Amino acid sequence: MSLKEKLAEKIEQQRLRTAKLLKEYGDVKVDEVTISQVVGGMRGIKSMVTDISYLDPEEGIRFRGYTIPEVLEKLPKMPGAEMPYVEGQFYLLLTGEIPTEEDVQELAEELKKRKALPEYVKDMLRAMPRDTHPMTLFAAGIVAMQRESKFAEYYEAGHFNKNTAWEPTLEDALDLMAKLPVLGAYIYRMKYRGDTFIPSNPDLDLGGDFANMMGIPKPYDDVARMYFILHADHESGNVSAHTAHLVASALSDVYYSYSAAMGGLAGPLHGLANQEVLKWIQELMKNKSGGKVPTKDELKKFVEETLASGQVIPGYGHAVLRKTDPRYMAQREFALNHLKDDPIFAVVSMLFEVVPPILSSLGKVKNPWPNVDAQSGVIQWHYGVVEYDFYTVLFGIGRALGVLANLVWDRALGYAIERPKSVTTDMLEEWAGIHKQVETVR
Ligand code: CMX
Repeated sequence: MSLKEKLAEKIEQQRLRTAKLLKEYGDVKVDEVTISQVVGGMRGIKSMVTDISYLDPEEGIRFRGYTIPEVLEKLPKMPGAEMPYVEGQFYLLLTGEIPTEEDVQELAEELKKRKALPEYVKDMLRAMPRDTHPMTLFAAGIVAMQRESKFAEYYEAGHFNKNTAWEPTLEDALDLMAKLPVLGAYIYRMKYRGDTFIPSNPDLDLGGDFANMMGIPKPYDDVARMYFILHADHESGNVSAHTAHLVASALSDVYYSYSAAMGGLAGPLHGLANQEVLKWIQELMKNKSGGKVPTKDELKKFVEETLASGQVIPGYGHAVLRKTDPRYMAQREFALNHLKDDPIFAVVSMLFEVVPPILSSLGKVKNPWPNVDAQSGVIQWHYGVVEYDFYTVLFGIGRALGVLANLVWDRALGYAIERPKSVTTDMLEEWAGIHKQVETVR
């Protein structure tokens, strides 16, 4: 059965479940909302649906019900590879099923047919100043390709129909997923490798071809596979995934939605944290420990100085997680095998011991443990990707796996346009009883 046939079957079943919930149980309460949630970034309010991934505060992410160790173990791998095919993760997120080797090959072939980057995208990127941040180039490249959107064409032709709208969305999702690694590698080679490009190799899988286009030998193909798989999704509520979902809810296509999401991913509190971690560690090694691995005391002092200057410790803390991020642990395991003697990895490991007790002692940090970003930069650096402002682009390629799968399902289930209600400060004070207290004092 093809991917599209499989999806059609699953969408049919899922539509019945959603319709029943809405029709028969639409009034059932799922949450209550407090003032601190309204003012504080809607933290924890249950107000979105996704079956692609679920983030448990204690356990971490589950992709379609599978933990990270399960995903890395169960997805098919090519002979000799340490990490599974990225295409397998995309198949899993789209369908909810662990693919067979044949399913993966079919999807890989489909993506290969779609990966050519339009020439006008290259021309546009080349016309932009070279000191433009790579995330700006990446987002611009994505939105520029909007003219390719099959959904936009279908809508424009007056074909919109709730039952079929997912089909051109799937086409867009496959097109964009195929092109993102090529776009990322193009930006990298244009900006940091003196305009020298390595053509895509049609015989390679997505991760292998990305390493090839970046010009980095093995085991970087496995690094790419691991990186993209681990960053694929983190539930719908994170800034990048939520942005894409929100924009798509206006019936905007995948290109508009995903380029908007990249603006959110580029923020220091979200995807930019991976570049901040490395910058921060290198500043420490350069200015505080004479280029060497610092002692534990030097490290503690640096952490305290960072906090005293009002900055956060990059790579630590999380809005939902309350334990060490399993994405951190998976990368740490890889680093323990491959980067044992890397001095920056030594600092990353030491931070794992030093930072949590210091953050806990502040009494306000809800999660003192490392997140995915605390570990990912050092691995890239080790394999020669030393331009750390590029790391968020890598995150953006991986995050597309989950977000694009979500957008296909959003369209399939006909989710409504998002429109939460805002209130005024006066109203909050009224509900808090503050106005009455003031009147009593008068
Ligand atoms: N260092 C110092 N202080 C921190 C902190 C950290 N790493 N993490 C949280 N805090 C502080 C917050 O700034 C907040 O302080 P104020 O009350 O003075 O404003 C307090 O602890 C409570 O915050 P929280 O509820 O624990 O965390 P939030 O949900 O508000 O924020 C996050 C989550 C990730 C933005 C925050 O932990 C942070 O800034 N971490 C560092 C940046 C980072 O690593 N981001 C990447 C996250 C992963 C991702 O999305 O990609």
